[in-house]
Amino acid sequence: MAEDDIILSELDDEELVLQMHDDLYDGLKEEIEEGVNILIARGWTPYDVLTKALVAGMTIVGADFRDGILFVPEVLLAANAMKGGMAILKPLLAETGAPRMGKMVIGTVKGDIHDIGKNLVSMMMEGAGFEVVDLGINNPVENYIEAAQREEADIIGMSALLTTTMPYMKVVIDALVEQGLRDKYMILVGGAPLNEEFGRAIGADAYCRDAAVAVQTAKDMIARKHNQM
Ligand code: B1M
Repeated sequence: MAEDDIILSELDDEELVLQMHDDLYDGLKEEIEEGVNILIARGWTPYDVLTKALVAGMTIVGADFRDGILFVPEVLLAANAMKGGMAILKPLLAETGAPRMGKMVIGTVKGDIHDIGKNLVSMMMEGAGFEVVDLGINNPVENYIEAAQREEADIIGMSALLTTTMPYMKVVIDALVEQGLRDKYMILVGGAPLNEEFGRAIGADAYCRDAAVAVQTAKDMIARKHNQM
């Protein structure tokens, strides 16, 4: 070990979180995994680790990607490091023992391969007691419809991170309408370039700004559905 190597476990919480932002930026998966384990061992909630260490770090990566300081290979490494941390948090977030709330089929739309946000939504939904069927990335309309019917889902979730792929959400909703299936499912949409107005315009039930909002919105909708029955 070099003399100036940083020993993560010797940093206080604030220093460690800042170091994790740097490590995420540098795509250091093992260091991120170690940092996540240290924070959990110090009594941090999985949700706080996720939002304050990982998501906040990824926001910095996003800004520098936008500004042309980071490029695709570096961002892929950062995403890989983030996934390493998320894999540790996933079972912890799901451990809440919450009662089964309902079932959601979720995927990133056709033409789009961004999946970190979607994975986060899946994890948080599972943690809140929803059963989640994750369709992965680059999903054409038939994937959503087939899976929703096969799984008897309550909710269809769609994610898009590109302004060029977000209109595809309307293609999926229009197909559901054409096939007389629209009212069978609650449709939630999310992703950085979307907003509420877009959600309304394409005929979704709700736009979800982040994973926590997705969970709350899904819970509210399921409760309303049960009250109507
Ligand atoms: Co991409 N990328 N990317 N990228 N990438 C963005 C989205 C971009 C904004 C970067 C930038 O320029 N600032 C930009 C889009 C610009 C635009 O459309 N206006 C962009 C671009 C241009 C591209 C490429 C075209 C680059 C290229 O090749 N020249 C290319 C496209 C490939 C494709 O999809 N066809 C590309 C590729 C990539 C990587 C492969 C390198 C990598 C993805 C790795 C992966 O996902 N496995 C990548 C990444 C990592 C990003 C940024 C940096 C980070 C995205 C992310 O993971 N954020 C991103 C910049 C940014 O968003 N700031 C960028 C963290 C995540 C937790 O947030 O996904 O927003 P987010 O999810 C949130 C909410 O949005 C919401 O909840 C989540 C958690 O709170 N949410 C939902 C998301 N989905 C939901 C679904 C729901 C509910 C809520 O359903 C119910």
